[in-house]
Amino acid sequence: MTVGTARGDTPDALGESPTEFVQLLSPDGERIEHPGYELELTAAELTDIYRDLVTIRAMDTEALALARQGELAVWASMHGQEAAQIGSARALAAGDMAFPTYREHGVAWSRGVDPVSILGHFRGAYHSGWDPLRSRVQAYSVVIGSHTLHATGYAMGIQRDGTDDAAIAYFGDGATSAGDVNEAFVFAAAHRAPVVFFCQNNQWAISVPVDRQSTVPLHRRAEGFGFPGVRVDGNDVLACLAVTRKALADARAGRGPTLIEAFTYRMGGHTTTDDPTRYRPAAETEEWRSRDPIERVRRHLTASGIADREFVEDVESRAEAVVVDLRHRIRTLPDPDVAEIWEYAYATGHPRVDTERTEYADYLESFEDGQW
Ligand SMILES: Cc1ncc(C[n+]2csc(CCOP(=O)(O)OP(=O)(O)O)c2C)c(N)n1
Ligand SMILES: [Mg+2]
Repeated sequence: MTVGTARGDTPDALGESPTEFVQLLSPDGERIEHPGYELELTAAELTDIYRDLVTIRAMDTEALALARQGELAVWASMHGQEAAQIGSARALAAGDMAFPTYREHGVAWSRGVDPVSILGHFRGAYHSGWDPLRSRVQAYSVVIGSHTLHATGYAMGIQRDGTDDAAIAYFGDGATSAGDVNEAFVFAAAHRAPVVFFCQNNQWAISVPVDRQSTVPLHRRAEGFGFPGVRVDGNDVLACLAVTRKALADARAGRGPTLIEAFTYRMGGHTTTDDPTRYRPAAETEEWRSRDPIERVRRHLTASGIADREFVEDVESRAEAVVVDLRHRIRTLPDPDVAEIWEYAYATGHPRVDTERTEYADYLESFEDGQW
């Protein structure tokens, strides 16, 4: 199978063929066996995965439209990265904790976070949006790489508690250049912390191509820190599931961290404030469209007789129902109480926070009509 040459990841640029990755499902929907990553899924599990992929794509498309219509302040689309997120999140056990960036809507969905909470964050209606302890997915982090340190610290805490849980940190190709990420690697390796580093190499950090981040393929960086790195076809949901499952098993068994590089592509702009046509060729995006992560699962399900046209249409209409409901609930979401800003910084209050809250309330009251 030919994967082609993604800009910034040609063998010349990064010294490795982009075809060298773990793949269990080809773009044609053909099942491939891999001795290191055996995966047996029931028909129900496969159709569930497909349902998640289609639903999250529909939600992402809707969020993009809502942002364009001014209902959201901004949106960071995950189009193209559905398999990386749904596959890896499905590998998590109930007690595991995920540390996302701002693009992990598929992970949040998989963990049962209400999509209104996700979109509400981008509407500016929530400061965070969900309870991380209940959903086992932390608040989105926009500060690139910072949460990899939190994930590592959390994993070291798991070690000390002696539980069987693990942590997973999601980040992008650009984040691998951040100091925080490299520091997290050092600590995780030295302490053999039960953490998985899941890098979605979507080829771009806003307008910066991946060959400005590294002279070697990203997964090979792990070697220098003393733990394994693996590249997986990030558009193959089955491979992402199997590779993450193994990394989590290693983490639980005390074998320390793994760096997973999910080789994928950001089909849209960085966010709705970005215009990718200014810096990347349309042909590149079109080339990746042929490796669509959802299409290949549909082909596999249909070819293996697990799904028929009726099933596919049913999944699509159910996804549409989710989106219609989401659209309604987002547009009618009440504005937040401004005073809430000070509510969740400390568990038991703080004099300085109290002063700030009072000062701000006085400021708001200084407006004649109560509007500002
Ligand atoms: C510490 C820090 N530096 C810079 C930024 C500005 N910034 C926001 S997104 C981004 C690029 C991130 O690219 P990547 O890690 O590849 O993630 P992607 O957006 O592609 O998912 C940058 C530099 C930031 N948010 N935080
Ligand atoms: Mg990126």
